[in-house]
Amino acid sequence: DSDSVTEVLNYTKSNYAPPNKAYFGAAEGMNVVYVHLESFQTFLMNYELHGEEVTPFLNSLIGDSNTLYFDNFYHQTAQGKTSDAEFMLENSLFGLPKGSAFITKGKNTYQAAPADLKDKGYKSAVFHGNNATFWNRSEIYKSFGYDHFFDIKSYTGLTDMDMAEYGILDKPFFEQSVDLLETLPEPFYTKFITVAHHFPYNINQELTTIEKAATGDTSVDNFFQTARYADEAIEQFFAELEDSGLADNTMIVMYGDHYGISENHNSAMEQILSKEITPIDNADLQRVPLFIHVPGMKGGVNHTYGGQIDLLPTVMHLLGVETQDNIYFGTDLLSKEHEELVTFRNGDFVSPEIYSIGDTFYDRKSGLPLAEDQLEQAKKLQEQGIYKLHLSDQTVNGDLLRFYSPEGFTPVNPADYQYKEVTT
Ligand code: GP9
Ligand code: MN
Repeated sequence: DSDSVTEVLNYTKSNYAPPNKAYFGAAEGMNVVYVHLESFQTFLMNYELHGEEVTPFLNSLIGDSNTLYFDNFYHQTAQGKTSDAEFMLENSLFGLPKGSAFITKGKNTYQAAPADLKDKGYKSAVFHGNNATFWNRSEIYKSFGYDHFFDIKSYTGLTDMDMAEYGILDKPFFEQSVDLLETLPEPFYTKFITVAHHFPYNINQELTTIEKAATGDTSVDNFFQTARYADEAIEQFFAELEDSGLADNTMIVMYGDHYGISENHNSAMEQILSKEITPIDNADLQRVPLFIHVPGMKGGVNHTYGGQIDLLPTVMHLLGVETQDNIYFGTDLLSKEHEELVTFRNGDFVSPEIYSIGDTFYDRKSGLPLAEDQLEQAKKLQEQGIYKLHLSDQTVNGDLLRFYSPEGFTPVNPADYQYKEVTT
């Protein structure tokens, strides 16, 4: 009810971090293109296998003059995997502790980015080479206010060679997607969900340009081939955006959705990383790459600790959109007041000094459990994170956004949206 909304609003208002003037509006009026980097982990960036870079194109964007790259950015997904990542990105709300909010909360009221940007003249679309119903996307995207959803039915002339386990391989996918993208009016807010680099990372060997790894663990060994393929597909996508003339006026945000290699593969990963994997390393293996490319913006490598919950306020502020009235559980990564505390869905957290993993608090630098006299600060951070998760869950489980609408926001009526098959 409205009392619970008040508690949530009190929290989000006090947690709010104002935009950084140097970046606010850097992408004002521009198109937005999100690239969902399926199963990409930060350890892949600049990693060399057999003396070769695995992801040369993405690596070339690290240090690019118009690209921010975040090397301490963590996924915060749970059982909802891809859908949890999308849920956080569109709403700055946490996914649920169990199951997938996409499936169980598809009919909730949301104030998601596609809806919020409508008043600013944006049309929105998702491109994904799988069936529309996977993760209940075709329902929840309506509640988010997505104008278009181009799923596998919008793509033509596909052969077996074009298909991965979860849909169209990234190269044919991006190739046809750009034609579909060109049918949209500008400015647009869009998301492209890749699938080639998905567990168990099988790919036709004729399509590969790097040898497998040789740990003896099949999914770890395959991982690098599909990552290379995805990297090439993204390079091709950038070139196509350039050719279409859209690139100069488009902000491109690329994020890893969740880990691709679970802890069960740590012995193979120790061979890959040539080191023993400590609890700290395990937590850091939950880092996923985040790139924000904006024509004309000052780029660089940013070491801020942050997570997927923080991306939406960051993007909104780059677009020059104020967010103090939004119910967001994350804060702008570029804000001077962004707090470097990343809480995972299970209540564990990482921060520049302290990591909390299971029942133990660790000193990040030494990797040792914290001494008794340092526990107070750790417990404070833990409680802060747990309170935040609790309020986010309360918002989602109670469908509380029904009772609140930020100033100037036009509520979404899901019945207004129908996703038709569109072919070019
Ligand atoms: C399929 C896809 C995969 O449509 O996005 O989701 P995941 O298995 O990674 O959660
Ligand atoms: Mn995924």
